[in-house]
Amino acid sequence: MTTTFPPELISFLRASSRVAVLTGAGVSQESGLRTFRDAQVGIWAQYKPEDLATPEAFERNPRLVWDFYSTRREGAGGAEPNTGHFALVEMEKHFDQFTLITQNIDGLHQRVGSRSLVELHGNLRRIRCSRGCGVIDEWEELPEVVPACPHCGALLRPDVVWFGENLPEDGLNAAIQAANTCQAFFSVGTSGLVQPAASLAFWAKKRGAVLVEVNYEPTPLTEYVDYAFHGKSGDILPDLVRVLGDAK
Ligand code: BJW
Ligand code: ZN
Repeated sequence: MTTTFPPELISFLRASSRVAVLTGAGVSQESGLRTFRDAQVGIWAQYKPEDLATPEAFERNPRLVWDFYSTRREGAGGAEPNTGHFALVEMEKHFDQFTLITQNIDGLHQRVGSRSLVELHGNLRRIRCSRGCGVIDEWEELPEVVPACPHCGALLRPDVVWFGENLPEDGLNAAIQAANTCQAFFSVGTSGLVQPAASLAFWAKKRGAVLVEVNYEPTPLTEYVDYAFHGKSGDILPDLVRVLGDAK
């Protein structure tokens, strides 16, 4: 079933030049990667975030955390981008200033060629020194044993943002700037529960942006958006790009 878009939304988008899109795990669900909070199938339905996604968890049991991310890295490496990822590449071409802000660490937006991309929660491909001495690297193969930093000897860790940690300053500033200046803000495939990413839509709205949600199910953001489309992003985003591209 194709998505029906209100004509006034399409006219507004055609007249807009500044658009920001925030994506979350739902965008990669159709690539076979797990979301976090979906009942039964979400990662946090199986594991506790405090056992795997905090700096304290890594201190307590580095091997467990390392293995968890190595497995996810393999999963992401073997996954194929889906129609939602490709539609976002097309969408970028419609607007002079387009910022794709992702919470995902799977690298799929990069792989399809999204250009104006801000990674808020890091990337599975990178590793960095857990003591913060500045060492950061990309390794093709990960060892089974948690490796030591070649510079200071502390353990290396995945370059991702865990609970209680600050987001990369440059990325967060770029995301806030895009939210504060866009004419339309899209929230796609995210439950909108994790801060500060979840606040971006509200900052955009405060500055007058039109809010659009594309998500499989309603979220806490739904009641605040101007337009909500509930279904798979891999169906809805290609429909939107098709309609945007139709003759005016
Ligand atoms: C589909 C679909 C399909 C499915 N199509 N849709 C202010 C207030 C309250 C708390 C805090 C606050 N500020 C900070 C906090 C604490 C914390 C936080 O937000 N906690 C809340 C959970 C309460 N935030 C932090 O700690 C952040 N740091 C920070 O703020 O630093 C400053 C600070 C420090 C100390 C104290 C206070 C402030 C860091 C957050 C880092 C999040 N890290 C993770 C793990 C990253 C590495 C990894 O991947 O393992 O990031 S957690 C996890 O959640 C991951 C995700 O990026 C993130 C968001 O999840 P997402 O993408 O929304 O996934 P889901 O599963 O939740 O939703 C998917 C949606 O898709 C669902 O709705 C589905 O329906 C939908 N869907 N299939 C379309 N085909
Ligand atoms: Zn180091």
